[in-house]
Order: sequence, then structure tokens, then C-alpha cells
Amino acid sequence: MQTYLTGEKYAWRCAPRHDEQMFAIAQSYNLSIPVAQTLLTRGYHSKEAIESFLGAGSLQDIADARLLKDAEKVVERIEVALKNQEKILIAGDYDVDGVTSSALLLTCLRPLGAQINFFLPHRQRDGYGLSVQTVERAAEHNYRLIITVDNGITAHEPARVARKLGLDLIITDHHRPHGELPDAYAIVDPHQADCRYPFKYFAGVGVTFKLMSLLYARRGLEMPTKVYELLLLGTVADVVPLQGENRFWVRHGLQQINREAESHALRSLKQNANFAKARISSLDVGFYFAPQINALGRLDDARAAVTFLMSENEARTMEIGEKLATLNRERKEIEQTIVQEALTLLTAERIDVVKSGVLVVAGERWPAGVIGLAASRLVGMYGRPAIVLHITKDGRAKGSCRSIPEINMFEALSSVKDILHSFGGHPMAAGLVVDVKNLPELRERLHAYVAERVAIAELRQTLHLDGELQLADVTKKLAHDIALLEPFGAENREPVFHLAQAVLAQEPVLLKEKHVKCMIFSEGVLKPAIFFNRPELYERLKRQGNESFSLAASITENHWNGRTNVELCGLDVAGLVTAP
Ligand SMILES: [Mn+2]
Repeated sequence: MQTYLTGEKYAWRCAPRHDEQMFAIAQSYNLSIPVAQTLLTRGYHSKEAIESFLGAGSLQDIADARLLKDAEKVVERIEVALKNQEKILIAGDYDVDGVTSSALLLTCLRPLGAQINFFLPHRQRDGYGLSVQTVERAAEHNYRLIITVDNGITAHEPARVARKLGLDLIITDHHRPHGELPDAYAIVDPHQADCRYPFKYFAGVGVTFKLMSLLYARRGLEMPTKVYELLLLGTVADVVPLQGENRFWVRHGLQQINREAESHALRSLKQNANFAKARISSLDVGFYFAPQINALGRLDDARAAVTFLMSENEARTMEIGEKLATLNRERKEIEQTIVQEALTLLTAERIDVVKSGVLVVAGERWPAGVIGLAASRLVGMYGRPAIVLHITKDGRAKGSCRSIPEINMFEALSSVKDILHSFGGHPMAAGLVVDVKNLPELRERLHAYVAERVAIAELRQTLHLDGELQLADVTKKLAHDIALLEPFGAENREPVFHLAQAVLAQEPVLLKEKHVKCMIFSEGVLKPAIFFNRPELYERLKRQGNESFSLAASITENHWNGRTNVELCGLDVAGLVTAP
């Protein structure tokens, strides 16, 4: 049975315990009990599932690229283009996935002598995806082959035009097709109904990588090592599930960047983030680097983004890196402003946030590049789906949606498609275009959609606890076993444990006005715990005295003064004494 607890910030969902299986797994694989429970909680029950997960360094998750529908046809067409020196155009996208995919194709095809160039649309001027205009201009400039990366699965009109102009269009994408497919020369997208590739959750850069790996394998060549760095950055930044084959390549990429001399791009990203750890983890990539690389999409010159990632010229890479640092700082400020203005708007419209199934807000001055991040912030604050829209001059609103696991945003938008101009995306993140006059109806119908599926009164941010913890478990062995579950990120979170019956051994300390440091005592063991960015807990915990409470925490290794200590990183507390 799952149990539920009400934490100070989150609704806790504590995993059930299956002692017999848990002990058997702990014993067979020599794992700490909390890690054995985590495996069970996450659905790894069978011997095969557990071994495949723990052995993510093995090749068994990697499927043959030829299983991707049209992959061989594409590789053969590229070989012809190489042989005949035909001009190839990469049609990418301005986000990290699109930029890393473009850089990956260039990195692989240039050394083989390709006559290749790339085009990235400008977020404001051109909008998302391959356009008819790009196809026409490519034809004017004598290109013979266009390869889309991270987009194209809905490019019906551009495909028609390409065919008319005698250009071969190859579409590579990882977004879900809507109904009919474009009439292109070839389409590689694992979400096609008749694609036999077993793993469906690649980022666009993953699809591009598989194609290039097939081309290189057929030539008997090793791929340039740079591709693993690009694959890592694109996969983590696009927030695709870090499961199956993605997990394998992310791990591989991390090993490589931690082992080899860093690229100019990585050095610049590290400098900007004041990153000083000896080893980069996938969480670090997501937390410190991805937001900076995302700022690439806001550079005036999108080509600079590709130059930065390819990092062939040190001075140029560092120069672009400095711009990224500034853009990232500005982005944080804009995001903050949008969230504040959004809340003011909701109040002005007399919308009760906690009774809304979905938050829908539109503004005229909110830049398209930041609304997705603002939507994520709103989801984080209120635990329900959010749509933030940017109103354009023609009376339309372009929006970004972010969702919660219980609500599939792609399906929710499909249910209201009669009032949308266009929409697309994934269950947790999607985009849409709608007439401003339809916004009230959109809000009403999506609210009804959510209300049918979840109890709105109970919507809060949820914290999933993987297992129970005793303080005596908090050892180097536990930290080591948790590392076996890495890399952490989307769909493979860092484990969070439930420590019941914790008592404070001394008064908490407030650090830098925002972090709270405690000494926790339980069953004869004493351990430090730190809560980052939770200053409100300080007064609450001070009042706790000798009363016991529950702690939700992850495990961290603290390197200090040449010693390594395994400590608790507190995420939330439950069962505090109520204020007098
Ligand atoms: Mn993508």
C-alpha cells in the first residue's frame, strides 16, 4: 500500500514495502536495503530488468540502427550525395536539441568531404521548423538534399514544395506524428507507427546520432569523439527520459567528458557557472549547463550556437560563451518578471489558482523564448499544468504548456484542437497557437479535462519517496550503491528516502539567510542534514524541540578538507508541531 503524508511543501507519496523481494534483491546484488527498495519502487522486479538497469554500461540496451524505419535508405542517399558532391542543407531548430543535432551532423559529415551547410530558423523571425521559404531558397542555391533534424514530422507543405522543385527531403525527428505523414523522400522518427526500433524516447540528437552511427559503421570508421559530448548535452537538455538507450549514451558521454581534456565549450560553460567539482554528473549538466546552452537559442545569430558547440576556435568559443553568460542572467530576470506578472493577471481576473485545473495566462511583452521556463515555474509552484502565452500582433497567442505526470498535455490539447490553430509536442511539454478571443474557452475546456482526471483540490507538487531509510544506512556504501542508478534526470530521478522518527540533536542553523543546517538524531545515530533554499523551515524547526518528525531526503557526498562525508540533503519535513 502506498502511504501519503502532508509535508510542509509537498504531498509525499511513500512507496509500499515488499520485504521479501527487497531482501532478496539486496542479497543477490549486494545492495543497501534502501537501494533495493528503490529498484522495486521503480518497477525493476525481474532479474533481467534489474541486471539491465544496473549494468547500464553494457551494450544490451543498444538496438541496431537499421531497425529505424528508412535509416538505410537515408544513409544510402547521403552516400550518393557524398560521392556526387551534391550540396546538402541541414534544417535544424533553435533549441539545444536542434543545435546539437545540427552540430552532430556537421561533425560527422564534414570529415567525409560533404558539401554541407546548415540553416537554423530565428525564433522570432522564422518560427519553429522547416518552412516553405527555406526549401525555395535551398533550391535557388542549388542544394539537392535537405535533412531536417529535431523537426519536420509535420512539414507537409515544405515536403510538397521540395518534391515539386526536385529536392530530396529527408526528415529526421523525434516528435509524434499527427495523422498523415509529409510526403518526403524518407522519414526517420521512432514514433512512426511502423517503425520497429524498440526504444522510442530519443531526443532529436539521438535520432541523428543513430543515423550517423550507421553511416560510420558501414564505412568501418570510428565516430569522432565529439559526437558523444553533443549527444549528452542535447539529450539531457531536451529532458527526454533517461532510460534505456538514452541512459547508456548519457553515461558514456559523462565518462568521456570526465576523462578527456575538456572542449572549449565545456570550459566556457564551467567558467560561467563557477563550476568547481572534479566530476560532472548528469544532474550538473541539467542544472548548470543546460540553461546556458538553452540561451544559445536566444543569440541573435543562431549560427553562433553551432560554432560554440563545435568549439574548434578557442577565442571565438570563449567570446560566444561570455554572451551566453549575459543572456542567461537576463533570462533569469525576465522569467522572474513573467511569473510575477502572471500571478498579478490571475488575481486581476479573479481566478482562484488552487481551484483551477490549469493555469492559462497571456501577455504581450513576454518573449517567446522564456514563456516555457515561466510555465515550468508555475507548475513547480502550484502542482498543476500551466500554459503561458505570448500575444502577437495578429490577435493570436503562441504558448508553451508544461504539465504534471497525471495529465498528458498532448492529449489534452488534442481534445480542444477545434479551437487551436496548431499544436504539437509531448505529454509533459507542448506548444500551441490560438486566437486570443478563444482563450477563455480554452481555459474552461482544459479545466474540465483536468477535473475529469484528477481531484483538483488535492493538486500539489508531489514528492515521490522511493523507500525508507534508517540513519544507520547513511554510509559510503549507500552513496556507492545510489551511484549505480545514475545518471539521474528526467524519468530517472535521484532517489529520495523517508526517514521517520527524526529528532533534532541541536538547534538548526540558518546559513546565508537561505539554507538550513540541522543535526539529526535517530536510533542512536547522528547525521548532518542540509535544506537548500528553504529559509522558512528555520523558524518551524526551531520550535520543534525534542518532538520527532519525518524527513524526506536524498543522499549527498560532502567533500571537505580532504575527507568525504555522506550526509542528508533534506527536501521536505512532515509532522512538525503546529504553531502555538
Ligand atoms: Mn527536441
